[in-house]
Amino acid sequence: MSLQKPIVAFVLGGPGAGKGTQCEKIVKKFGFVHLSAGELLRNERDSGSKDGNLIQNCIKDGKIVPVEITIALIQKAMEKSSVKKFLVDGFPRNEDNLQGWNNRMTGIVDVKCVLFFDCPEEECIRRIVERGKTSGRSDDNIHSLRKRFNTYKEQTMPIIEHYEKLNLVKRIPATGSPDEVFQDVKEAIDSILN
Ligand code: UP5
Ligand code: MG
Repeated sequence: MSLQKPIVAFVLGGPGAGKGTQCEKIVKKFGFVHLSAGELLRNERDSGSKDGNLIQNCIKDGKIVPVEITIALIQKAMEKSSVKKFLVDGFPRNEDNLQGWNNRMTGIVDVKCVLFFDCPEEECIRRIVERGKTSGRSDDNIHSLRKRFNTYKEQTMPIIEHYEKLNLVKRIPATGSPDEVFQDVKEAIDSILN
C-alpha cells in the first residue's frame, strides 16, 4: 500500500482565462483528475440540494460560496477517486476558502503548486461573451461577468499573492492558442512530478 499523500495542483486565474480548457489537456497527458469547484457547485445546485438557492445566488452575483459547502464537495470527489493526483480548478478564491482548506486538508494532501493563468481582462471578456452565446451558464453575461471580475481582483488575487510568498505559483501567460499555452503548462507539471 502506498503511503504517499494525494497531490494537488490548484488552478487559478480570471473568469475565462482558460482554466478548464488547460485542465482537460493535463488530464489527457498526465492522468490527473480534474475537480472544477465551479462545476461541483453547479452540479450540487442542480441536484435539488438544500443549498441550491444559496449557490445560485452566489454564482449569479459572482460571489464566493461559503467554504463549508465547497470543501465538502471537493473532499467527497477526492475520496471517490482511485487516482490520487488532483487539479483543483477555481479554488481557493478568497480568504474563507483558504482557511477552510488549511483547516481541513493540512497534512492530508500535498499541495504541489498553483497554476496561475495570467490573461488580460479584455481577452477574458471576449472569450466569455463568445462562450455565453451557447454555454447556458447563468453567469456568462456582461452583468455577472463584471461582478466576477471584481471578486477576482479583490479576493482571489490576494490568495495568489499568498501562494507566491510560499514559492508555489507557476505563472502561465494565457493569451496564446490553447496548444501554445499548454507548452508552458507541460513544463510546470513536469517540474512538480519530478
Ligand atoms: N478559451 C480557452 N482558452 C483559450 C485560448 N487559449 N484562446 C482562445 N480561447 C480560449 O475558457 C473560457 C472560454 O475561452 C471557452 O469558450 C474556451 O473555449 C475559450 P475556460 O477554459 O472555460 O476558462 P475558465 O478559466 O475555466 O473560465 P470559467 O468561466 O470557468 O471561470 P470562472 O472562474 O469564472 O468560473 P468557475 O466555474 O470557476 O466559477 C463560477 C462561479 O462559481 C464563481 O464566480 C463563484 O460564484 C462560484 N464558485 C465559488 O463560489 N467557489 C469556488 O470555489 C468556485 C466557484
Ligand atoms: Mg472553468
